[in-house]
Amino acid sequence: MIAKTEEDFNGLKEIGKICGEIRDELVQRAKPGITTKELDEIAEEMFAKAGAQSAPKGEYDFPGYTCISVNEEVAHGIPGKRVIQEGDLVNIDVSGSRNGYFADTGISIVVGKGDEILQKICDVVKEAFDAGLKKAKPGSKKSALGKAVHNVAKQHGLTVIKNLTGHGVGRSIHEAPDHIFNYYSRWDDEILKEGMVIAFEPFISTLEEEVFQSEDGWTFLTDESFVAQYEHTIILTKEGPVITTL
Ligand code: M1C
Ligand code: CO
Ligand code: CO
Repeated sequence: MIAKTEEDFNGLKEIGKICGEIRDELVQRAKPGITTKELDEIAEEMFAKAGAQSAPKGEYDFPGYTCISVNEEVAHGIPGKRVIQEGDLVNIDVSGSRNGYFADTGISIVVGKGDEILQKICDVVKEAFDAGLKKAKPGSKKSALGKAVHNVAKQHGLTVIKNLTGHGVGRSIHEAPDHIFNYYSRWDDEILKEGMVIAFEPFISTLEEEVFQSEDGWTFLTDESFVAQYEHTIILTKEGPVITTL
């Protein structure tokens, strides 16, 4: 969407804050021994208390309130019986709506003490996000974000996932602009506009550049790589980006 009115900004900030708080709570509670379903139940309760709806459930009939992806699961992981272990790479992605406004945020974390490479990709994906954020302004090319993300990855001897992208958000969970790539595409000549609302979500990978879909119809998987994501909802303004999901 293009946010124009104060009502738009307030509505977006309100659901952004709710999703950010749920994300932070699940990060705190993601400790060895808890199942991904138990984490999801915390989110269910927090959405209800806030008078908000889960976007995956409400918009896609996803079998969970949040997407929780562990290790080989990269995105859209279904909360279930899987028990979180010390050293796991866990991605928590929280998206929801309230009063017709949407927000989307996610983070990858290492539970307790894990392999060094896991913390590295979690750190690099934040660096990539920050590099892209500098390009997130009205008048810039949308492709500048992906270019910045890919450059940061390469600087660290890493790469990006090319078949997962960021997207527009605001009045629905996924809307125009359809794709914010994690690499530079010369065909992408779209110019970012004042008030545009985007979910910017770089994915950094140790090796592979594509994920594949699991037989469950939801989960995106990787075989031989480790992948980290970091996502916020951002309103682009000439005064600078407004991150609704901090
Ligand atoms: C690149 C994996 C796709 N919040 C989720 C997302 C995932 N993006 O947009 O960040 C969508 C959740 C709906 C199932
Ligand atoms: Co998300
Ligand atoms: Co998203």
